[in-house]
Amino acid sequence: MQRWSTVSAVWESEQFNEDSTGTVFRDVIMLALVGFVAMVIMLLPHLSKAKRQEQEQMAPGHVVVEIHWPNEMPVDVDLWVKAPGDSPVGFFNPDGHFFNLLRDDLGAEGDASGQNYEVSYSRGIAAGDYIVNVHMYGALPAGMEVPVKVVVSVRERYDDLHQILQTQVVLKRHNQEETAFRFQLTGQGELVPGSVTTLRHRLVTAPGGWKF
Ligand SMILES: [Ca+2]
Repeated sequence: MQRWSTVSAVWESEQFNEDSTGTVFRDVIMLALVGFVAMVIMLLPHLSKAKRQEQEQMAPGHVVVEIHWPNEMPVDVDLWVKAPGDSPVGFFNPDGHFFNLLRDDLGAEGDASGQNYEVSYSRGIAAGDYIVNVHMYGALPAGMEVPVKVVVSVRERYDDLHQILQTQVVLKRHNQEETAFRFQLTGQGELVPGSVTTLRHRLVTAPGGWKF
């Protein structure tokens, strides 16, 4: 009897050790698994942010200048922009060093979108003086006045595009060129305080400037 109980005790002891080892092993595996999952969850936002930053760096449009005029007005308004140290960019010089004019909207001709809209995008942000002009290129029906909305937006590094300036310029005659904005940006895309003016600086029609 004593012999059986000794054997039984040894067997139970071995079984306990095996169970105990198995439990510890499972616990270690579970902890490692939970740790790994937690690590992946913590890394996900960083991976996503890194990918977004990469896309933002590659995307054009660090400085974006747009003009809109009423869709029902079949007139040809032009956007002209000038970045620091660059030549004016508009319909007959659409590719500058910093800016590119995406589209010359003629007002009515060949306009699939139905919108009267022009936009120029920059690649990178040059620090210094910017000029934004609007020009009444085409003929203007007698008595017509064209309100042109001008919007300037900036995408700082890793940031979303945000509007920094907006105004309206009214064009009343053929070949009228107006300066909507002159302003300065830092290399990080910040508007320099006190730098915004509407002091006229012709980009298209000035003597010695660009002519058509
Ligand atoms: Ca145009």
